[in-house]
Amino acid sequence: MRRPANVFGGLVTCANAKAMDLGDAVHVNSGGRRRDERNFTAARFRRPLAVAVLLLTFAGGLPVRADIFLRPTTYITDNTNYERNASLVHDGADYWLFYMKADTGGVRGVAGYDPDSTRYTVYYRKSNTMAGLAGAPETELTESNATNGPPTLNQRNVSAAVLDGKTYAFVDSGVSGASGTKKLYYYKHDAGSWSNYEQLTGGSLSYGGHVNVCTAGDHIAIAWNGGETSDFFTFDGSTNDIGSTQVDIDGGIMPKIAKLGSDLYAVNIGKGGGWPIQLWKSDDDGQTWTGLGQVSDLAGWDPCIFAHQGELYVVNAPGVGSDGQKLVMACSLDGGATWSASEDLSTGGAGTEEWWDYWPIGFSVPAGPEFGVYALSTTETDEGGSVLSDGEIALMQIAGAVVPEPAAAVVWLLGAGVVFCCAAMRRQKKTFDKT
Ligand SMILES: [Ca+2]
Ligand SMILES: [Ca+2]
Repeated sequence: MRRPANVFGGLVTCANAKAMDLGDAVHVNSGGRRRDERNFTAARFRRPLAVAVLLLTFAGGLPVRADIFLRPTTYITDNTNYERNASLVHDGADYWLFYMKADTGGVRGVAGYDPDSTRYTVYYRKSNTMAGLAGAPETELTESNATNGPPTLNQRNVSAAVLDGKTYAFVDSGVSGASGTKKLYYYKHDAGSWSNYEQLTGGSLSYGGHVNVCTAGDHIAIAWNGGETSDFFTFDGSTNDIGSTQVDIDGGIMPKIAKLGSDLYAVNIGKGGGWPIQLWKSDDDGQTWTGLGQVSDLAGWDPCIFAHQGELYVVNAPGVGSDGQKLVMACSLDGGATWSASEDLSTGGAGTEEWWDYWPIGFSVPAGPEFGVYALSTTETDEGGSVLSDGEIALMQIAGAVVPEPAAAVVWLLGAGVVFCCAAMRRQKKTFDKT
């Protein structure tokens, strides 16, 4: 079991136990995929190790970080169409889980099927709980289908945000391809119905892709891959010509954005050697950006960033093997100044079989019985599967990743807490064994 960086200590605490128990609220499959089993192995803590780590941590300071381990993955979709690029928002009452569904079925590389050049329609599911999303009925956003959607758009990415009680679903494409197909559109849900598509215009919105948005006070913050750069825009719903709000973050690609407190953070892929995942911070609503360097040792494709309880998380999807992608994650407790070592969230294959686990999106449930850190991704294997298949949307809960809670201090100060935690861990292991 790989241990995290010293900056976060290495103690598994009672707070982890709390997160795990609460995780039972998430719908859990029994497929027992290899990725889950492997992460369960990481959760098989032993009393001597816990005692040793406690003693080391006592000498080094208050424990605030534990290993990453996962609840079993929940498959939101299960069919032969290619689904990808999920986005999740909460409007104050309901979770809205958006994703793209290909208009035709296919497996990447089989019979010439290429999921990057297929037409997609926006679908979504609504539920007042995270656990209810997998079983919620699927709704086609009919304004986005082949009949009603933008006629020239290679629409394969959706990113949603809520503003003034309205839910916005922004759509665009990848960046490669004909310029006429690389623009930014949105659909707006207001008073129970969806608008037809509308186009955002100005600046680098004339050519690009990979949109990512988050609500930032009285507007929506937009990260945009404008051709070969990372650009920032703001949209407040009053005008679709937002070119005057453009700020260049830097020359990296595939930016994603998140808000933590009063600061905005962005990650992107640096074009220098090794494709490092770079972190950018703005304390003035995106008007200026400061580079904070590479996030841990993360590199490769599809970075995303999100915040939870004052913590920052970055997940990305580097290549693995000859043609796979896996999910890896790092976290920061100090606003991105320092980062944990990276931890694998998935395998990107099984045996000699390879697939893409990619386009991760993180999500925080900040309170309530489903409190915790979640990641959505596209995975090219079916539930319980072990072979390359069509794309599906997968949801995983990341339990016990960071523990800056009072319970940790109690454990640190009271040796008796060790006994309690070990007992809790054994209970969790039994829970795992039953799933
Ligand atoms: Ca399938
Ligand atoms: Ca599918």
